[in-house]
Amino acid sequence: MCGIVGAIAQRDVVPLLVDGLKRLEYRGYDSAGIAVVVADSVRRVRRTGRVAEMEAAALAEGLGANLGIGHTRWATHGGVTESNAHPHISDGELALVHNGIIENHEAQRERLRALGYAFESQTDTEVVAHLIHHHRKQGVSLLAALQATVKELHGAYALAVIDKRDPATLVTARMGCPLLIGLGEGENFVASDVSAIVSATRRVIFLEEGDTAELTCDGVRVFDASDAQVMREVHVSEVSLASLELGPYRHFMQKEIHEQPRAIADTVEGILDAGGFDAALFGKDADAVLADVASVQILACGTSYYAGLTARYWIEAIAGLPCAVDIASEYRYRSVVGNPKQLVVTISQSGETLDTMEALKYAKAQGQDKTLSICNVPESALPRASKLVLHTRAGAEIGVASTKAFTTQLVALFTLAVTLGKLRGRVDTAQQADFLNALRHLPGSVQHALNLEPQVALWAEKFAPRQHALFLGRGTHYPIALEGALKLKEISYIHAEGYPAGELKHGPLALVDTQMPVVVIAPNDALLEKVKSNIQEVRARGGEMFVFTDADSSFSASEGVHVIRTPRHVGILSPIVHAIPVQLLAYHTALARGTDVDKPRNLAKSVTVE
Ligand code: HGA
Repeated sequence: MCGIVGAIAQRDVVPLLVDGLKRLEYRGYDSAGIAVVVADSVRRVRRTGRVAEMEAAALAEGLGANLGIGHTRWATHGGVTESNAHPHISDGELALVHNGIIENHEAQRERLRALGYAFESQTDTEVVAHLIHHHRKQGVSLLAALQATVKELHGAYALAVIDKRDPATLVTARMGCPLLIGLGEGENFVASDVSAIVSATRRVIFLEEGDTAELTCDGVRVFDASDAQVMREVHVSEVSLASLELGPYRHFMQKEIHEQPRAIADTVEGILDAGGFDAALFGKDADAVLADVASVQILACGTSYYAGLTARYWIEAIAGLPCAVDIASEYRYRSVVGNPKQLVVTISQSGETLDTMEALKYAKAQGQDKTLSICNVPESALPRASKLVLHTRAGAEIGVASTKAFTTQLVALFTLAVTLGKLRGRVDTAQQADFLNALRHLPGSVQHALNLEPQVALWAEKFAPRQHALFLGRGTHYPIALEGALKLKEISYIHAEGYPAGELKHGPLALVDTQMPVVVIAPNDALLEKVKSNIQEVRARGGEMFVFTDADSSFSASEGVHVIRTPRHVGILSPIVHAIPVQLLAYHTALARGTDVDKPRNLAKSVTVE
């Protein structure tokens, strides 16, 4: 979603801002802009569409300065227009960029109108610019004006502000949206995501909820919610530049699909380094937190939710614990009955998904303090708000449609299930060794599944002209069917639904005709014979079947039934292997339809608004 980058330096910051915004493009956006302070004035360039168009306009205007802010906007309040694009300017004096939503913007707008302010946009953001300007008029510094303003805001924000009357200062604030400060040599930066500034510095400070900060070329001062100056830890970011580059691939999604053996191996290595299924893997307090867990509640959105649905089977079977899985945005508005012995597990690639973050806050408010986050971005909001954490080591995921984050989340959740089972005396040493062995062999099996790409690409040609598709699976492969349908929807815009294969006859079978391709995930497990019966139900209605089955299954192709054989059945980790061909199917179908694979319409990578 929206992205922020800002810089104060002794060199021209415009190339830095443009480069930063390009690195934020993956988050999804609809317009972009920058504002700079130069020669006692604020200058701004904004464009709807791509950053490249805004860059060309900035070049044409010869924009250059030592102080500036930039933004990629994913509209929430007000349409996708140039006048709604950020930065917003108040009275030609100060410029501001904002991520998030100001909930009391209507009341503030009325107040500011009464004070004589005129509005140029329909955004909630513009009120913040005018409020800061209004406070500045009382003769206070830019920082003090920002600190007074944020106390009048309800909602979520990351803000960066510059003012022509103070060309040596950049100020910033955060509440509910991520924001970090990058520390350079004689220059400093602000960004919503470390990827925006990693080419300039790796030394970063993650701002905490309610923090404000003042950046000059020579230093940074951070203040907490009560405006007291505080010291925040300096971290060295490990994000690799290579993970932000496309390399030889056509799309980030393709690159990330192919990175899965490495991403899984790295995640497994972290588990092996910690000595296997040891509670310490989840943090130093893990023994105490996990000791008396009576049930598990998983909270997540989208693909992460499907990882949670898969994990439920493992947690129930291996740990013998009741497990509920909820969509985060639904959970937080239910009258949940809190259970202090319940382990609350949140899952998010970015660690900043607002719905999941709010669901976690709600779970805690119900007296549930046993919290664990599974996340791909260290130091992000969810791990920091949780007692325990297991980081997936997928590396930066740029494609909007999640792939390697999903399979590494599954590895982490499987590890959690086994660790809980071990703590509860249900998994003996021999079983632990078997499970570790299965994890060690997983990257190889995933690579075999990737080798099916040419066959899957041929199927994609048949899918490209279709309007609808069904995905079926049973047991742990039912969530993989859901994930396959979601991937196809997200990037090819084909309407797709995932169903438990046994549910077909209770309704969706009515949809089946010769125009409805039906994908079946049919591994060689205990449910194979049941799935075969479900396939017959579809075939009898003229449906064309596309079946992914294991190399050692007895399943064979026939009239109207196409078969691709994945590697030999890998047992309990089979859903991870079967995630690969459905990702490839979505990718190649999108390619055949010519859609924008990495930036699908209307979608954003890190969903930081409600
Ligand atoms: N509410 C602001 C910013 C939106 C945002 O943060 N999106 O991710 C707007 O609509 O401009």
